[in-house]
Amino acid sequence: MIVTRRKLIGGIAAASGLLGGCDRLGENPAFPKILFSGEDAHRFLQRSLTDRMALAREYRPDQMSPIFRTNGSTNPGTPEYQAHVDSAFANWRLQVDGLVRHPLALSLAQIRSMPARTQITRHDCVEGWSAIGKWHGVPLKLVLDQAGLRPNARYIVFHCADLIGGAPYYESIDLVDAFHPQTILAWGMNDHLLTVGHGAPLRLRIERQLGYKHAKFVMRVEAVDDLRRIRGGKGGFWEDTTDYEWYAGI
Ligand SMILES: Nc1nc2c(c(=O)[nH]1)N[C@H]1C(S)=C(S)[C@@H](COP(=O)(O)O)O[C@H]1N2
Ligand SMILES: [Mo]
Repeated sequence: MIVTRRKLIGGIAAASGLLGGCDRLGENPAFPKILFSGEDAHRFLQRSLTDRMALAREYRPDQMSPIFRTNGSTNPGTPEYQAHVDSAFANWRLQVDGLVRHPLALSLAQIRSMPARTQITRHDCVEGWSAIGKWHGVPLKLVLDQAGLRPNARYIVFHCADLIGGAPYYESIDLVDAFHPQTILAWGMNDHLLTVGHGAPLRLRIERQLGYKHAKFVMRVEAVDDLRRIRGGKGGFWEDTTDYEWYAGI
């Protein structure tokens, strides 16, 4: 069975009542089959679709943590990255490529001029600490819509500037999370531009999943049809190197 992204997302949106204008897509008889067939069924079924589309809790400003620690890589430290820091990321470009109709190379100014979302959310690290912070960024959906996903795109991969043991950090998410309204490419935190420690110039916020999915220092966003051909094949740095789950729902 061939399932187009439009049908999939339309169905998801309809199931969650998010997109009134598209909800007839949800009546497509192929839609239920999408969820119960194919190699990725277990991934979609780990949570019901309605639950996957639900919003993460958002907090009030007075609930923000006075200290939000940094974790994992706190500075990529490569000559290339340092040159970007020295020039305030003036020559930095976000590459958006893979299974897209229009590959993009977006400057930070272009990204910051796109419609932004601000959200105060709780970050939960698998190591057992949490912090509530305010994030500012462009919804990933807007970037993907500009690039135009091809129908066979299934996952979004984030390639980062930092190396751990010589290998670049990377992470990936499915299209349910990619189009979730709280999934943003954040350029700001707590009313300031993102610091190097927290992932400057751009980091992912994916509020329904654990901390290690929130790729910092994002350099490239790649749309793919299959994660098995990327790096170690399990969809993320820790997934490839340890026993961390690819779907880290909270
Ligand atoms: N590129 C990159 N992104 C990363 C990491 C990393 O080491 N490199 N660590 C992850 C982990 S485990 C956590 S908990 C968060 C920490 O984000 P923070 O430094 O803003 O607190 O970043 C995540 N994203
Ligand atoms: Mo983490």
